[in-house]
Amino acid sequence: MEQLISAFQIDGKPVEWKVFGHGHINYTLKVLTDTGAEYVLQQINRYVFKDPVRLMENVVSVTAFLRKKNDDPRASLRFLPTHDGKFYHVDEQGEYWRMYDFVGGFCLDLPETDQDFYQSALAFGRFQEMLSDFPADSLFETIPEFHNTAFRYGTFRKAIAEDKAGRVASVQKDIDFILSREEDGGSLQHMRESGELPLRVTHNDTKLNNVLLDRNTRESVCVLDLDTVMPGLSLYDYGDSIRFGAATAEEDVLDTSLMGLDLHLFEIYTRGYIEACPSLTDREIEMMPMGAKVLTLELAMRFLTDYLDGDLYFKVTYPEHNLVRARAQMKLVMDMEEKWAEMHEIVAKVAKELR
Ligand code: GN1
Ligand code: MG
Repeated sequence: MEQLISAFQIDGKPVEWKVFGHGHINYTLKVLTDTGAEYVLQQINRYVFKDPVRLMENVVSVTAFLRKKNDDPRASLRFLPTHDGKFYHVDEQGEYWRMYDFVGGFCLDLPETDQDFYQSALAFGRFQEMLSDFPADSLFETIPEFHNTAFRYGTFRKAIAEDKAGRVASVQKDIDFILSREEDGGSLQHMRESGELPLRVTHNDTKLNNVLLDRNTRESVCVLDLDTVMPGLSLYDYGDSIRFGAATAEEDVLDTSLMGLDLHLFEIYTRGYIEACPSLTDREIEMMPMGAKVLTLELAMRFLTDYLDGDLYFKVTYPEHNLVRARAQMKLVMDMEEKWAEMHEIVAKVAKELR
């Protein structure tokens, strides 16, 4: 580990490294050196990201672009080069590692105050606004069809047919739930293809815990986890934030009766996002409730797909973890369906006030 860390141009000698954060994909460590310098070291998950070299090109060019717009050193991640000038290091097992400055602050899995959530809306809204003139064609698609929910239905059907882990029979009701909502699931993709919703450069993984907050002011410092920055729809970002942060329980709550949509938090995020992103079109705003529903449904389907495949994609801490996650997301979808009219009223009210 020491040798691996020292492949990067760090300040001092590594003295401590420990597992860090709550990400489901990459393996993340925090590193301390004898000069007191702190870094984040990450192994890129190669099952998920097939081309780590091009992924790093994306991430480095996006952070350089953001730095030109805001020169506060904490406002965008700074990746460290290795001694041979690359932004990744390949170890003896062929695993890819990268390192960036640890800038302090904290991340939340659920908002503790309204202000926390509002700050995350501003952070993701501004992120998208800042990237509006980023050359989208220069971005490599790190995960093709990432939020193409229509396409993901195909992958889901394949997992059901293959039944790799022998789990299909035990989750038939859950499968039916997902299949019965295929029309809504494909709606954003169809609107993307028809041009009804504009293509933008989006973050695509806008969980609250991908925003770093300042310890003292609790204002957002920067947006983390840039591996999925790709061309996409604003509704992916908005919807995924609602799914994760405006929920009444954590993503993997076992007791689904605790899971639902918090309309108050829904309103707060909607307000922050519309405020930070003045270029949103009327159609994008009108479709916000659908964005929230589709992204929640998509995650339910992705978790269930992975459960059927035998847990290959998401890190799990117990055998039923992906099923528990899927059921929590399904419960959230159901609750959104019940609150559908109110969600629309809130979006219309906020848009009227702010635009
Ligand atoms: C993964 O890496 P992390 O934990 O921020 C996943 C997201 C899911 C999320 C669910 C590349 O995000 O798409 O929404 O888990 N990232 C990837 O918690 O698949
Ligand atoms: Mg993350």
